[in-house]
Amino acid sequence: RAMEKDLRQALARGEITLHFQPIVDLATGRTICFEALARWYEPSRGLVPPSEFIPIAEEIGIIVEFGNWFLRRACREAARWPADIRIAVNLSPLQLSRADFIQQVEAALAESGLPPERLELEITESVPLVANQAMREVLCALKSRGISIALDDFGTGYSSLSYLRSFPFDRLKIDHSFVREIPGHGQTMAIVKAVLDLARSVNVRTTAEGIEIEPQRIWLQAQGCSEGQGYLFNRPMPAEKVAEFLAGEC
Ligand code: G
Ligand code: G
Ligand code: MN
Ligand code: NA
Repeated sequence: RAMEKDLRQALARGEITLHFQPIVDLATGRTICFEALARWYEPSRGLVPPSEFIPIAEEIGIIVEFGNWFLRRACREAARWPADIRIAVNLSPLQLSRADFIQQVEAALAESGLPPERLELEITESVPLVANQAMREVLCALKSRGISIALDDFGTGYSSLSYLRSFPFDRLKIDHSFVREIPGHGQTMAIVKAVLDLARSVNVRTTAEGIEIEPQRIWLQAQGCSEGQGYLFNRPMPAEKVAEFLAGEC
């Protein structure tokens, strides 16, 4: 495929950038974190969404190179932000399974000077993490360094209670496909409420994704969801907009 060839050269050509979307404390309305989201501006195709090019990068074996670049770029950017603002970086499961993954994370922190407490890594549950002892050791090693771990896309994939028991997650991200059905869809709301109760009872924080309207924010906050993300608050923005955005919040 032509797109594969172009994707292999996209990093070197400077066509890949990161955008940053605010994650907001639902109680105070303040931004506490930004999620880094990859963007590919390909000259002839225009903007190719990550939902299209990340799976191709995984398939053709360049996701580890891309992922390490995202991690370094995100840490470098976040190091310039106020010290109470954190950065969340999406990981491909293929990055996590690499023997040198922890060294890559340490290198990104060391070269940027970002404290590990300001880095959160998002792991998608759309692939089975199984009862994988090696994976558990990697996550525990990251946590012991002060890095937090979020389970992304919760509710859409292999949502398993055993994950919550076996892995040291700090946060669940409730997928926007659930948030979209609030308010109105009783069954979905009952499930989300149960997930929020469960997370609270095991001391796991929660972020609802894809909040677009005020009634969603109000209901989620009332049910004890700690943070939110979505167009209601802000769209992902380029790096150079972040400082200005934070200044406007004070
Ligand atoms: O930017 P957008 O909202 O379209 O992102 C869609 C999905 O693409 C995200 O939920 C995430 O799973 C994936 N994605 C975006 N940026 C990255 C990234 O830097 N690394 C990985 N592995 N996936 C990403
Ligand atoms: O990591 P994850 O796959 O969850 O990435 C979040 C995705 O959701 C990104 O592609 C981001 O652009 C998208 N997104 C963020 N806020 C909203 C929103 O309010 N509505 C919708 N439909 N998508 C959103
Ligand atoms: Mn994510
Ligand atoms: Na998600």
